[in-house]
Amino acid sequence: MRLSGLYVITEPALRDPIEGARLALEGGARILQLRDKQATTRQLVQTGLTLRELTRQYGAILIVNDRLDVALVIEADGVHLGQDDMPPALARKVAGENFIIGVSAETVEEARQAEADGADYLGVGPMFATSTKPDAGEPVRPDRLRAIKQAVSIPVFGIGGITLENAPAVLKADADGICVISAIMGAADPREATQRFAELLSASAT
Ligand code: TZP
Ligand code: MG
Repeated sequence: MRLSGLYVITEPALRDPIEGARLALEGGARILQLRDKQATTRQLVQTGLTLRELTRQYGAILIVNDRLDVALVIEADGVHLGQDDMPPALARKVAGENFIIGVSAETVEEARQAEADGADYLGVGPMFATSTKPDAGEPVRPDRLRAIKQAVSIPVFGIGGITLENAPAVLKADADGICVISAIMGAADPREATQRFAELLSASAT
């Protein structure tokens, strides 16, 4: 199955990950990432096990950010790796073929390398300014995503500062999907925000 559409990521500074995940799933999210940079390993495993149960109930895909070990232990569907995380080719050796490996890429070169290393999808960003990831570089804008799309054949998701207002520009650049944190986890009503993103994405897919 080719990954596409709305990809929702947790952020404990904005909302409890379990509550946020439940609301996003109720709103129609079918790809969910557990991202918690502060949690201990034990906490991450505990939250991950709960999210595994929840995502199974909704038939949703569960990805764990950064941590291949946690992803394997909680039987997540995959892991998302940054440029300083576990090399994707080594993660593949341990996790096997039937496991999703996503990689962050900012440049065409990183994107090509990630694809060669066996990545299943790419997260490209930041598309726009974001305060969710303090170490994110300058926005690469949807134009970079378009260039990366032309260079690789795996699915490409835009990430960073994506809102309901600017998501159409990312989709117009040929994104397979969009990753959203604050516009959902920081929304007054994350369920409704998810619904609105999901509608926007399904309208653009037709
Ligand atoms: N990687 C690149 S930008 C970003 C990550 C994890 C943060 C995205 O969060 P938001 O709130 O959707 O801008
Ligand atoms: Mg990482």
